[in-house]
Amino acid sequence: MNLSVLGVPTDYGVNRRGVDMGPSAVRYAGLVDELEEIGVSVTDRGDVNARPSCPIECEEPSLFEEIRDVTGCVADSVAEAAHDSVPLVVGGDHSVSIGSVKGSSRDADTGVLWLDAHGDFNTPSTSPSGNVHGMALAAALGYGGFSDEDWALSSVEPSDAAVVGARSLDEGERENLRDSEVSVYTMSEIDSRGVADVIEDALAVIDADGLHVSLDMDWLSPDEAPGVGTPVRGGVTYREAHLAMENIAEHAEVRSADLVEVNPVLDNSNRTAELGVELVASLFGKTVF
Ligand SMILES: [Mn+2]
Repeated sequence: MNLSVLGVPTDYGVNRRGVDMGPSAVRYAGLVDELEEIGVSVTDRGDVNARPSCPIECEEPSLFEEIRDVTGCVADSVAEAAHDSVPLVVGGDHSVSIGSVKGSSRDADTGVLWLDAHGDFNTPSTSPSGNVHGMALAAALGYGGFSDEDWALSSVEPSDAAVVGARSLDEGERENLRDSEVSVYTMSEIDSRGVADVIEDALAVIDADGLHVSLDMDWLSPDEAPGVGTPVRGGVTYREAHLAMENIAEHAEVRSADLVEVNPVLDNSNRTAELGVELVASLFGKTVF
């Protein structure tokens, strides 16, 4: 298997700086070596060109124009890389995934599995913060004004998208999700039914040839993954996360993936990046035995 790493060092979609250093932290945590050890052939294509990040004192929430430009580049890079490899987009804040979903679905029938503490289904009119990382899935599916020609549409059907592990949804976002055909599996469902069952259900509702897996590190409990911008208590555990990745690897045709929201400034000795690397390895076939 060939895998292409694409770093996207942006923090345009959030109001806490530092997540633009995510790609460096993940590379430093041994991403390429870890994958090559399990027989994956890796090409690190470097970083997708991003303009300088917002100044430290910047209080403005999201920079829509910059995000539109960067995600356009990400979409092109992902679509190109997908011709002969599996693209792995390393963020950056979750808004980068607007580009990876679009790129991954450009020439193929793609579904989306969104592993996240949040729904990322706000629109500019429902978002309490104005941060685009909380609108990324809605934007990727063309909701809330993200469907005009400047943003371009992804070809993913909302019914082929599932959010798994949600435990923090804003009021308007909840309505947006209810009005959409996106499937939502909350953390409570994982608690009561087990992560394997929930992943199995999510994969079953996604009726597409290939799967894009978008892993936001805030999907995990902050005890495991402290280096994220918007931590929420009570996420999946270390073991649940690995089991989920192994199940996805076994039962889905993973066409592309994201590893996002690693913020080394908020991290504890790079452990969130290291865990992200471990989970990516599980997603691409690493097993205990
Ligand atoms: Mn997210």
